[in-house]
Amino acid sequence: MYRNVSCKIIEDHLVEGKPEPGNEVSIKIDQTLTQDATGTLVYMFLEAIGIEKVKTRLSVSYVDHNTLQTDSRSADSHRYLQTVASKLGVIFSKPGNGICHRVHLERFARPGWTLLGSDSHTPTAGAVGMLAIGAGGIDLAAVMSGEPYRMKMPEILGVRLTGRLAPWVSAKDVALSLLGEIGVKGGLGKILEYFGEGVDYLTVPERATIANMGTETGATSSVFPSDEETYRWLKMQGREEEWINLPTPERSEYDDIVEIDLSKLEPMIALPHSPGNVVKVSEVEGLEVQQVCIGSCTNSSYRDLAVAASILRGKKVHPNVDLTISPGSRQVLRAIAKSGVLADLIAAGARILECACGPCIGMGQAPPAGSVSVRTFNRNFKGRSGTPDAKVYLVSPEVAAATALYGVITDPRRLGPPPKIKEPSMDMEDGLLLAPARDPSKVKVTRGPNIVPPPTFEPLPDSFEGEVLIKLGDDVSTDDILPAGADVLPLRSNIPAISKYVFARVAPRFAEKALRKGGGFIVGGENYGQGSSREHAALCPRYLGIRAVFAKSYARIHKRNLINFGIIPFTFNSPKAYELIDEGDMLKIDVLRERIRRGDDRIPVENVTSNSTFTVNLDLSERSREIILAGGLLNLLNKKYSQTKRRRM
Ligand code: MIC
Ligand code: SF4
Repeated sequence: MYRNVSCKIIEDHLVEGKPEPGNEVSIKIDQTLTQDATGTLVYMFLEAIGIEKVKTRLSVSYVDHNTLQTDSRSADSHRYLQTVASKLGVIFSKPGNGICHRVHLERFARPGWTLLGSDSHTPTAGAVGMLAIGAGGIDLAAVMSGEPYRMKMPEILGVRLTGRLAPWVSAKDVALSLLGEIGVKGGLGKILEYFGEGVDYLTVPERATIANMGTETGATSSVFPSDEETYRWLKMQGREEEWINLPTPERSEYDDIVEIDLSKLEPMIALPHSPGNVVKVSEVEGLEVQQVCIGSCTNSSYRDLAVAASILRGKKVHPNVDLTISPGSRQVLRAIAKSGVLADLIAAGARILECACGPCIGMGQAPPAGSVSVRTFNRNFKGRSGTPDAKVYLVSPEVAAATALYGVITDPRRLGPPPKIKEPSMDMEDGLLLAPARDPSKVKVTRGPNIVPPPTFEPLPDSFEGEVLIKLGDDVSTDDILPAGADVLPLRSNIPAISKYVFARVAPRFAEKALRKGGGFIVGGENYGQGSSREHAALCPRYLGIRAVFAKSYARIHKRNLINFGIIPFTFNSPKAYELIDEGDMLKIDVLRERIRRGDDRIPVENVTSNSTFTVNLDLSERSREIILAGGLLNLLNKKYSQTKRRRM
């Protein structure tokens, strides 16, 4: 018998290494998922490497982020993605089909399999007993070319769920409570594995809400067992033959355990500007609200929308509130249309948006200046909504709908007996999922003017000298490094153009300065690069000449993205070392190639300005060192695959 579900899946997919916490392991990846905002780069990388057909068992390319088409650029990306998917053997999910994580859960996620996705919320698929991990696009390109996925074996943190949720308390409150308990760094280097009798009472969509927000703790993944409920879900999706029994073993073992008694939970809320600022809703009740948004990959299931509709049925949204609804997928849209949920929402005054990420990524629906927006989403970083001074709160659909009704943050337990939601039978809605071409040679890949091949970089030089261009504090998010939103997202396929937005919200002249100075360094605090998987937050600084970041610690995916683009992620070995560097200081690092080749974990840096020397730590696996020396992963892959191609010729 296995120790726990996560280890079982890892052992079944192990290619190399001993799966003990901290060891380097590589695992085989069965499925991949890309979304449009990160996906165009993935496919451009694959084209650059010269891959003709992806090697995974199943790969899907979704369009869900960049669906606001204010000019031709986003549509250009969609056409490129559709044609390149068809050519390379990838299923294509057209714009409007739904949010990648929702659609993947419905149509493709499989117990016991592995999934790598170029989006940080990929672990949503862990709801069906799958090991699903978020990564940068170049890592995706590598596994789609046939490479195993290399990672440091995470610790497995068992999350024991006991009891049953009280009325008006739902899966989002579980996710928020856990975040409140372990914080936005509490999951770093860990897989969160759920077990205990409380799991039995949670449906797959509810498990998905919880698995989705595990990302906000910094966790590598979140995994549920595959049980009878998983079977019920797959059967409803017409995929019961894909079910396997993958229960929590009787004597399960974890590296550590946290406990959550579901019956004790109350409606929770994350305050601005971090998903980790969690308090009870009752503590902030009464605050006036101007906008309420229901949807996103966290809370856009049939149940989530039906709960909201039942609260609003026969009533009207408060006149000072704008309520938006984004269904997670067309399957959900069709079901709410059939059951009358949609009609209730319309009658109550909700604005119905497309099945896409929408307001979650600042693609439309930016709230009024200085306003309060209450959302069922998973992130509330400053400015992410598109309004720099808006205050975004994260809640369950129950709290969101109650708040929309009264115009102030409202604890739904005031509303009397809770609604009973009966899920209708779901009609499959696969019309916007396109199979790849039978004959790829007939497909012509369409490239509009906004599709610009990614830049190439030189190998690491032996020494470099440069200025500290910016010094930042703790928890800098990738939204700070490279914002999303309606003006920036359409440029995701055009690195020279999007690079102008690096740190645009924090230091508007950063890009111009970096180019003028011929590059330099970034200094950060704890958890540098938290949040999204967007590798643009590494690739664009690299394009501007950034060669190294000095930080107290890093978020997992971002550290990997930095390495993948040849930026060295140095770590301060004491809080004092951070204090000793200032913006504008000139730093110099010598004999770097040799030190990295040897695997030195302490590197001396000269501060030319203050005429002193300090030492930083460098924690890199052998593979990461190879990547940095080569000037980035693309250079390595190019070398490997162009050699195999030459041998074949
Ligand atoms: C996000 O929620 O921040 C995104 C947009 O989905 C990102 C990916 C991206 O930046 O394209 C993510 O979470 O990885
Ligand atoms: Fe889309 Fe928001 Fe989910 Fe990211 S977090 S995938 S932007 S819905």
